[in-house]
Amino acid sequence: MSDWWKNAIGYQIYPRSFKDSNGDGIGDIKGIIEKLPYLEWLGVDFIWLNPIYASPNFDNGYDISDFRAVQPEFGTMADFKELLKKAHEKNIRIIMDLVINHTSNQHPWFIEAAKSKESPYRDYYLWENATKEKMPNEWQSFFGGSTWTYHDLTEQAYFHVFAPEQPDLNWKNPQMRAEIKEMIQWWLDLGIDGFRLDAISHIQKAPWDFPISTNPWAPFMNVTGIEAYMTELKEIFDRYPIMTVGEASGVSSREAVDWTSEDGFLNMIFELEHNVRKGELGSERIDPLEMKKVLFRWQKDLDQKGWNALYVENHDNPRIVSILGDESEKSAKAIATMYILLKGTPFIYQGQEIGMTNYSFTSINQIDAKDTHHYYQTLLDQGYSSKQALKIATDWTRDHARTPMQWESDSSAGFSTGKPWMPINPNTKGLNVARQKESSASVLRYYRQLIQLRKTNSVFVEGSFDELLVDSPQVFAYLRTEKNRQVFVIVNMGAEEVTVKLPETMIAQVWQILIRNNESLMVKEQMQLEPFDAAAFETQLIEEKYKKEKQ
Ligand code: ISL
Ligand code: CA
Repeated sequence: MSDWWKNAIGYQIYPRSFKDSNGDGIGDIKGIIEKLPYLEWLGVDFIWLNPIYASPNFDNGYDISDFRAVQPEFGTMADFKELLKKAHEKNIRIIMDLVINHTSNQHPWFIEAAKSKESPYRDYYLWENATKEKMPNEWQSFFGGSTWTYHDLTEQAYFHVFAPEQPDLNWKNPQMRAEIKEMIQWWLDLGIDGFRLDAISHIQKAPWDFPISTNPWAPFMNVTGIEAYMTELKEIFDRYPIMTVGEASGVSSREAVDWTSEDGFLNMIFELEHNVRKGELGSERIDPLEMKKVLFRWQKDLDQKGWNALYVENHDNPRIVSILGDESEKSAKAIATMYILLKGTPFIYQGQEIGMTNYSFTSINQIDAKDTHHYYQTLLDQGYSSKQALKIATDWTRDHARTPMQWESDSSAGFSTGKPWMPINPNTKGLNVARQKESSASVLRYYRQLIQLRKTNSVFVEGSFDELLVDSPQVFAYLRTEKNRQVFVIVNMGAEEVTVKLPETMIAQVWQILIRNNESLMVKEQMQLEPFDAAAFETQLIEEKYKKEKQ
């Protein structure tokens, strides 16, 4: 089936922090191979691997110096091939990160390009006349500071939407595109099962004199002209039975139809809108209502027209139970119920399935992420004390997601026999895979049950989406309907008790419980929900009624 990914559940692995097999403190490919039986037990269908390519590690693999080589600290190409083979034996597919908006400044193309204006590689990147004092324009990069870096030798500046160590490729250059496309085919011919396309909505840039008004990043967010490049990529992807998911910030839910419909550029995209932060600087949280509005708008705008990629965590964001839940097991289960049963392909980020929490950073030296260091310095420059700056800069740092995976209860978390590259969360003592595997009431077992449920019930793939209790600021409720079958999902995402009234038509139905995190939950006209209560129920609709509802 060419659209196997519709019925699949993905598991995201950040290799550095997953499992270290040789005691150097860094997770690696052999470590992933060791844990394949665990992933099989959990029931996931594919793995998305964060970059494992050769990289000077300025941005942990998102700065690639050789697209066709494996980062030595992760292993060898032979290790990768073994991983692919062993995963396939377990019916687990592997999709790779594809970072083609930029390369490392240590990539041979950039090294050559920087040698002179006449270099055949010069035009692979974006260079403009500039002086040390005056950059070509005022645009700001995602990681802080100008998007331009002045280059003394050739007296021009080059462009980067991320760090200066990550120069952007010039997509206008057909030769550059041809080399990228060859590289993509090379990986596909190796037998991988697809790609997650990094920062793909940024590959096209507006003219350099584009005036910035409100959104500082507008000149490189889904800019007109990107369609041509995406179409070229699609032509390759279409030749293989793979899945593609784009990280497409700035693509609206309406525009996402062009990206993810049957003849769209990709199979699905990650939106970056739903992480709506609210609260005081330094202790921000996700606002449940705002998040609900975004997620449900994407459900509606893509229903029957496109396909969603569903996620609540990844390697760039804090742990969801710390910013939306209350770090309890119950809240972890509530969040899982809320998003895994939506329409789309769900992704689970390593550790999310046991409810891993944020880390309390006590020093900026524990931080690896360059953007956090930059932010910390900016705050100090603005006059914040180092204590305040640390609190604010680490509140939402991506490093919360990068502390090692908690396999066991010992102080190394069963991650490594050496000194881990990132601190281990001390709560591994009680919060770990080994312990949760043994307990039938654990978050892990709940995730496993949800995964089974989703995979054995076509209503979750095919069923339409209808929102309920629209006005509730904290209750996420929806129906998934397929022919004569209907599922009702209800989750109280608040720390307060609440009573909701369900439509009469629903009360007349007989509902069977599919999953719940509180044994007393039943469908009733007045449903009383305790904090983080979550459940899904199923009913059979008689044909007549179904037809009437659809009219
Ligand atoms: O759009 C953005 C902010 O609103 C950016 O977030 C951007 O799309 C996103 O940060 C890109 O992230 C990805 O590319 C980065 C890398 O550091 C991240 O880890 C990766 O997920 C550069 O390759
Ligand atoms: Ca290692």
